[in-house]
Amino acid sequence: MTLSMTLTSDPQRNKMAAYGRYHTAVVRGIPDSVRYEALIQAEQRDYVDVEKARQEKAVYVQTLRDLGLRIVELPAAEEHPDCPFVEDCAVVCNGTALVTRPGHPSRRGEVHAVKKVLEADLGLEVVHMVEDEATMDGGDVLFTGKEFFVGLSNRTNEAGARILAETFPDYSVTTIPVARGLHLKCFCTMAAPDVMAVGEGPEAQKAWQEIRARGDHKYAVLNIPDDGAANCMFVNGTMIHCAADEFPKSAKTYAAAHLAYPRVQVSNKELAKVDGSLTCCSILI
Ligand code: CIR
Repeated sequence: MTLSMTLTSDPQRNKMAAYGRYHTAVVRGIPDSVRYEALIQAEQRDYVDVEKARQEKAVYVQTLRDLGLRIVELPAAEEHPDCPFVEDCAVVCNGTALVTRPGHPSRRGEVHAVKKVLEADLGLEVVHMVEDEATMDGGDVLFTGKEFFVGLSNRTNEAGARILAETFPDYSVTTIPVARGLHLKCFCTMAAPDVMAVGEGPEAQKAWQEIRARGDHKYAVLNIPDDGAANCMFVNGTMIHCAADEFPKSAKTYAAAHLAYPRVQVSNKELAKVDGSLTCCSILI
């Protein structure tokens, strides 16, 4: 577990940045069932050490708290082994939450507790994706602050993207094919305002070319050697990215980019064994 901070902040620039301002994070506990029953892409399971996963998660949550976020933690649900990956259950933007219909049937039951907390406890306007054909995992939804990109993957389809566009009519929605890998954000996320972190693998680079060609706005790119490490977060002026013990080359790339923001490294080795990434463990509001 690594938690380190590099002070390269430029307060002036941080003040100007409107993207990535949040006050609350919804997270969920890790059930024991994650070890044997969580969905995996790999053919062979690398078993999660649940205690270590909980320790890494505690650092992640504390990092968000240190960045000024109130943490709302839902209890783990043993019957939902993938429940820590709350990002997939809702897309929140400007006070509205679209509660998704996750692409894998085993995950659909997760959304009820998430919906309840967003609506009843946090007072968001909730739209629930109930249409039978529509599917969406929040991991496929990349919001840049200016527009949405939606990965069309095994988990998210056109009908889901259409409902997202109807729910957030102020922003354009561009679909991006994701033929390999779980979600769009497995290899492409916002590292900072107007800066995308993109993996150097072929699927990630293909997605980036599509984003560049078909998006409404222009973004700088930060090419990250490991696709998995291109999943990072930008929260209240700080970048949260992979730890050097997990992705040494990629951690160096983030450091060498000299983006004018403080950076925090957070390890995510255990949940990565079941395809969990940094973004997927919280819903930021
Ligand atoms: C799944 O396959 O659904 C989970 N094991 C991992 C979900 C990760 N979600 C995300 O990155 N947004």
